[in-house]
Order: sequence, then structure tokens, then C-alpha cells
Amino acid sequence: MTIDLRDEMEERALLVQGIVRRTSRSEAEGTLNELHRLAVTAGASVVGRITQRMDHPTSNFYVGQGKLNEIKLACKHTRANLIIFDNELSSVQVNNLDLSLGIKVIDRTELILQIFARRASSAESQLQVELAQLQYLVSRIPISAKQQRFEGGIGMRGPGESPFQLRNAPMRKRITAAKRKLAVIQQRRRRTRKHRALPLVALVGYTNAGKSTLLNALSPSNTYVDDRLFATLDTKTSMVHLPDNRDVLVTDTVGFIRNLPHGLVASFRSTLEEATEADLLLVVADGSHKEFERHTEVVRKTLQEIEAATVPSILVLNKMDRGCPPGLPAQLKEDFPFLTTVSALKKQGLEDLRSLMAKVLPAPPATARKRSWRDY
Ligand SMILES: Nc1nc2c(ncn2[C@@H]2O[C@H](COP(=O)(O)OP(=O)(O)OP(=O)(O)O)[C@@H](O)[C@H]2O)c(=O)[nH]1
Ligand SMILES: [Mg+2]
Repeated sequence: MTIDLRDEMEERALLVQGIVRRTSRSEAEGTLNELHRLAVTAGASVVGRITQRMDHPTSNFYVGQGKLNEIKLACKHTRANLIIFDNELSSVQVNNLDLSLGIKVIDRTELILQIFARRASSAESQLQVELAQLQYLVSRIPISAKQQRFEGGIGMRGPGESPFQLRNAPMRKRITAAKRKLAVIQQRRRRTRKHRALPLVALVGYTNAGKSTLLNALSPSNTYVDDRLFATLDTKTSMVHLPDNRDVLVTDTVGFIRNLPHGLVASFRSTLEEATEADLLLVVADGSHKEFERHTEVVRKTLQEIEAATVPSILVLNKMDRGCPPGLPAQLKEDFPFLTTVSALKKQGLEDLRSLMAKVLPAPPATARKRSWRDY
């Protein structure tokens, strides 16, 4: 069971972004556009955007007093009933903003958690989201508010527990239970992986890059594709035949995004392990997106975070039917020596991709036992 962090109602969201020094205009615009898409994905309509350039955020409201007044006015004009900050807010800032504006305030992390909560459909992904939400609530919400959101019997008094720990006991109990259940699922997943004989190829990349579309194009799989962020939260695996006569298992994974909440990365570790344990990564990027370089950088960093950076990889520039990037920076070519362009939607460039996969995929160990992919 996942937790609904917000009230169900028609949401008219006002987006607020504090731009701190050293952030370029295009980067700030890119994250705000992304926040817009995230808000729409979560079911809200966006009624306005407010930005402020600042040296550093203020500790009480994140933005300065003048900007706070501007936000108040904008809420009145636009009849906004939700304010979404692009920046990460402290629990104190959320509380102060809530009180001063009289409107619910959330930040990017909470919004992403909410989307994940709505998308999660398997027992595993629901548990992973629940764990991330609980950890977020424990770390971010003031003690009194935590109690209001999670009422329940405590009855866990033990030696050495502080009043703070006692107040959080129901949540801690749920965190422990969720971790325990996830560990069981994870073990089962690891056991299955150990017994597979077919090479595993993982599709990774920025959300909306076209990973699921590519999986569908490469195989007769029927993976959910949607022009939304985080359409896929559960991994799907299909068999793909390569020109060197090898069969490989190709698995779809959850998409990455900049500032992906750390708790989510940690909670989705078992799903993301598909990437860590893969024999080859297809790093799918939307080559037609004007921020494609930034997206690829986020993907590279996330792969490092989940310790998958050393897995052989191919950069697959997708959506080529919409146009190619003008030129590739040297750094990108260095990071990804194997690169190919495709259009998963139009099924173009797939034979070249299959050939490259056969070339880059390590040769199987001589002792590998022949198994059907159905055993997986
Ligand atoms: N024009 C064009 N659109 C594409 C192509 N590949 C995917 N799309 C579209 O891009 C959108 C996202 O595709 P998905 O396959 O769901 O993307 P994803 O990477 O799996 O996204 P998440 O599951 O959210 O991480 C859909 O609307 C697809 O139809 C392509 O080659 N060309
Ligand atoms: Mg997908």
C-alpha cells in the first residue's frame, strides 16, 4: 500500500523556482519545464510560474519576502490551490510557507514520490515507493505533523528510546516491515538471475526517452508506452535475437530524472539492480530533445550511483525521425564509445543496433548452460 501524500482534488498548481547562482538560464528553464510536465503527469493543471534569481535561499521561506508577497498575489489572481517548488525545501520552509500562504506547498521530491505512488502497480514497486515515502516523511516532516499524518498505536517502548524515536515508532515499524518484505522479493530476484544462462541487456535512460517503445520494437513485447514521465515502474523482460545467432534477454527499467529523490534510488535499488547485473546496457536518450546532453549526464551519474557505470554500454540516440542533435561533444563520445541512432517508433536503425549489440556484448563463458528464456 502506498501513501497518498496529498488530498484528492482538482489541483491548480503555481510553480515556483529559486535560481541560485551558477545555474544557467537554459538549465533553469529546462528544470522548470520538466517540473511542469511532472505536475501535469500528477494530474494538476499549471496556472502560473514564478522564478527568482538569488545568491542563496533564505532559511525561513526559501524565497525572499518580496517574492513571497508576489506569490501570494499570483495565487489570488490564478486561484491556485497548490504551490510546487522546483527546489528542495526543508520541513521548516514547507511549514512556514504553508502557514504564510494558506495553500498547500510541496517540493519536487514530494511531487515525484506522488507520481511514483500512483504509477506503482506490482507488489514490489508499491513496496519500494512506500519505503521511499516513509523515509521521506520521517526525514522531512516536523514531529507534530508526522504524528497527525500517521496516527497509530505506539506500544514499542524499549530501552534507550528517545521521545523523538517513540513518536516515530509507527513509521519506523512500517519501514522495517517494508524493508523485510523487499528483501524477500530481492532474494528471489537474485536467485532467478543467478540461474539465467542467457545474457541480460538492460534498457536504461532518462524518463520518456523511449525505452519501452524500443523494447516493443526489438521484440514482440507489449510494454506500456505513454508520453508521460515515469510510465514504467515495473521491469519487463523479453527475448531478442541477435545477428550472431545469440538470444538475449532485454529488460526495461524505471526512467531516471535529474534530482531523482535519493530515497527513491535507494528503494528502487532491487529494480535498478537489473542494470547493475546486466551484461550490456542500452543507454537510451531522446536525441531530438534540446536538453539531451544534460539528460545523458544525469543518466551517467545515476549509473555511477547504482554502481552500474562499469557495465559495457551502447548509447542509443532515439527519436531520430524528429531530427539529430547538431553534433556530439567529445566528452560524450569518450563516455560512450559505442553509439548508434534509431527511431524506435518508426522501427528504423534496429538492425544496426542489433549488430552493435552482438559486437559489444561479451562472449558467453564456455560453461554456460543452454536454457530457454521461459526459465527466467
Ligand atoms: N517521434 C518519436 N517518438 C518516440 C520514439 N520512441 C518513443 N517515442 C515516444 O516517446 C514517448 C515516451 O515513450 P516510452 O517508450 O514510454 O518512454 P520510456 O523511456 O519508456 O519512458 P518512462 O517509462 O516514463 O521512463 C511516447 O509517446 C512514445 O511514443 C521515436 O523513435 N520517435
Ligand atoms: Mg517506459
